[in-house]
Amino acid sequence: MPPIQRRGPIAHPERSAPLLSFPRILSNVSDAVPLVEAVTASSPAPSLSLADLGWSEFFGDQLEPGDADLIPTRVAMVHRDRLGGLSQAGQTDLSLPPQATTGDYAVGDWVLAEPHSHLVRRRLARKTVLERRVQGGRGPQLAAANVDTLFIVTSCNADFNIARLERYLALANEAGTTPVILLTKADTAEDAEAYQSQAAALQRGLAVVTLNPRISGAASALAAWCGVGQTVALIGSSGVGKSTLVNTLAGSAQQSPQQTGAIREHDAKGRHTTTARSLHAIAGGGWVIDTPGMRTLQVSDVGYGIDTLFAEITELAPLCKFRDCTHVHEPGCAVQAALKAGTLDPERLARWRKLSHENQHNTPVQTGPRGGKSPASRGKRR
Ligand SMILES: Nc1nc2c(ncn2[C@@H]2O[C@H](COP(=O)(O)OP(=O)(O)OP(=O)(O)O)[C@@H](O)[C@H]2O)c(=O)[nH]1
Ligand SMILES: [Mg+2]
Ligand SMILES: [Zn+2]
Repeated sequence: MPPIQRRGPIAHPERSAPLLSFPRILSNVSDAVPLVEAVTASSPAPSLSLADLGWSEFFGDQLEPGDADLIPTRVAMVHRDRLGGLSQAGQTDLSLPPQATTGDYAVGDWVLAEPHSHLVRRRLARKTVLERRVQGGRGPQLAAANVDTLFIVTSCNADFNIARLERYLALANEAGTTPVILLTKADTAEDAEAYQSQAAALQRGLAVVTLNPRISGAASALAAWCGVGQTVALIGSSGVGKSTLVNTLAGSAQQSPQQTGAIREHDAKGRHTTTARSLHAIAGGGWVIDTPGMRTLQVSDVGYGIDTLFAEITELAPLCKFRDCTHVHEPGCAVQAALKAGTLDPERLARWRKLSHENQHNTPVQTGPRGGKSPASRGKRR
């Protein structure tokens, strides 16, 4: 069993000046105009270093001598039929290699592109990837790549759902990103603190931030996870305020890069205003990825993520008498003993069981060299 990792917020004392001279808006460039022309026609020369864009040794180590002429470019927008990229030269429309589809790329990916044609020659291996299996899909759906911190956004209203938050946490843990829960719309709730404490109890060391995405204080509340070289992503249901937060993080010096939409009064559901994933510069440095609101999140391939999420159960399992204990009826079961002693929450155990079953059911079983079967291991696809 892998060790349980705990990561706190990352401090960035070296955060440099805001990069306000750079054009930040990719999403509202008309489809008819190539991105690079649309931007260079009216914008000052960009002043970004690769490090500003989130490049690090992890990617530099993947370069080969033959790559010298290629341009490291960050995927900033994934449409059904095209990719937008960001390099030191500014924004570009990337061309796909034969046989590739836009679904093979995630916002946040690093690719090496040819200088003039902007043809993608190679995608670099990912530090982290947020992906989910979708019914009938060709492969997993990629939500974002090379994300340091995942902001899981939920509102203090009917959207708040513990079992769903646990799914997001399992996904974030599995991807290798630090999860942080953001609680919005506290101004509309009677007892916002109750939401805060319920969320904080979901995982050890989990940071929970209550904020109003519509006011500038939200940016300072999240400063510990943002800053030069850092990439954060927002996920959550439609209408919880993800795009509103993107606009606030982008800062008042920019036009709001993302459209936002009111929710339905009677059930607090959003209207799926955002339809594509996109990368935006944060005024204080770093990048934020906005994603469309998710309707459901089925888990698969998140065994490690579940172990981390339910650490109190994971830690008891080795103390059970039988190694393959199901913690239901076996004698000498440490999990059942903890339940009786009142040190383990029965509802947590029930949710752990449900999520684990779903994960096992959805995780493809690979046939090993001697015909033995083993679940696909973590980190198999980067
Ligand atoms: N009262 C209140 N309204 C908020 C708050 N945060 C966001 N809103 C409003 O909630 C609505 C939905 O916000 P969006 O940012 O469009 O939500 P989204 O999560 O991007 O939604 P999708 O793009 O549909 O996934 C907007 O009308 C916001 O102004 C908050 O803290 N308090
Ligand atoms: Mg949105
Ligand atoms: Zn047991």
